[in-house]
Amino acid sequence: MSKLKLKKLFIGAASMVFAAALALSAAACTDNNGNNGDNGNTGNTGDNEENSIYSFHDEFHGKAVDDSKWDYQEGDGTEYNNPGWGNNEEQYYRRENARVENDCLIITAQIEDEQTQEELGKKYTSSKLVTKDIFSQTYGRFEARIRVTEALEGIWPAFWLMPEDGVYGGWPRSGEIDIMELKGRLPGQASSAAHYKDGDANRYHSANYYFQEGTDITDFHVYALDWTPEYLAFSVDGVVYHTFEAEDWTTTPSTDVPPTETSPYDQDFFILLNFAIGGNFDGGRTPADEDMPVEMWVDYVRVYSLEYLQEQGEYVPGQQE
Ligand SMILES: [Ca+2]
Repeated sequence: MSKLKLKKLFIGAASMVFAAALALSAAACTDNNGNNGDNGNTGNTGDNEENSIYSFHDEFHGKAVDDSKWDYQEGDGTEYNNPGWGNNEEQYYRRENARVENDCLIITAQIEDEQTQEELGKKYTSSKLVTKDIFSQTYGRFEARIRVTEALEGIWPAFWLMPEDGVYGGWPRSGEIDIMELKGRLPGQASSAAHYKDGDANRYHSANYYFQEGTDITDFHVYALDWTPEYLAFSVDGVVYHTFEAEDWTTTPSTDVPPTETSPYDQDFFILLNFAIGGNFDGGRTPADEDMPVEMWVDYVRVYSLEYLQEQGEYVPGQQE
């Protein structure tokens, strides 16, 4: 079911080194309340890949982005036949805008000097990381702990999934699953969506999550998807706020691949993390120049298989979320 191409990198003594690194750095990646979100349950960090409870994860313990886990999509989308990344976005993605620090992946969205703006054809630079051709999976739980440093108007951080092979045809026939999208203008909410094709129509199923008073997108929150053959269940901090049932989705392939009862969400999808500026998601708004730069912090990305969820009793076939 899962297509794990990730190299088994960490063995034996290596996990001890990582455990030591964790002890030194765990305090760094905290929110404003000093809560690292682990709730004291740090028994198995999964760093020993031989015994990992994860099918994929990155805790960002190191000093650089792990190239064995992440690739980049660079540019303004033109190289992918998708100028403005399909949404009139105003950033140019470069790998140098991503770094690992404070036990987090940090993506910086910033304004470039005039010469760079001219060279790149864009005012802003940022970064987009993907696991395409490295890791993809069908079903399971995908979760990430994320914050932004400031809720600036026009910022658009995203944690989402796209089909590895697109067997049912081009977007959105093979689906797209947005686990988390944030609008800086609306710091008290987050949203999720699943895109698909129904006949000639591009459709999506989406919902908003509203944070409790006293917290917002500048604090760390865990954004997750539980994906099974029966439903997509989106949650924030463990609270499911958006469920999409298989009987309500469909797809209309442009290929010879026959759809099933659960297509298009019955194929391997890969992970994307990116920090966009402007674009159609929030009406072309952009941040005030004097407020830039702004950062997206990702404490971890963790993926569990459906089999693992079933073993844990967190997925029971035939029993809806
Ligand atoms: Ca971390």
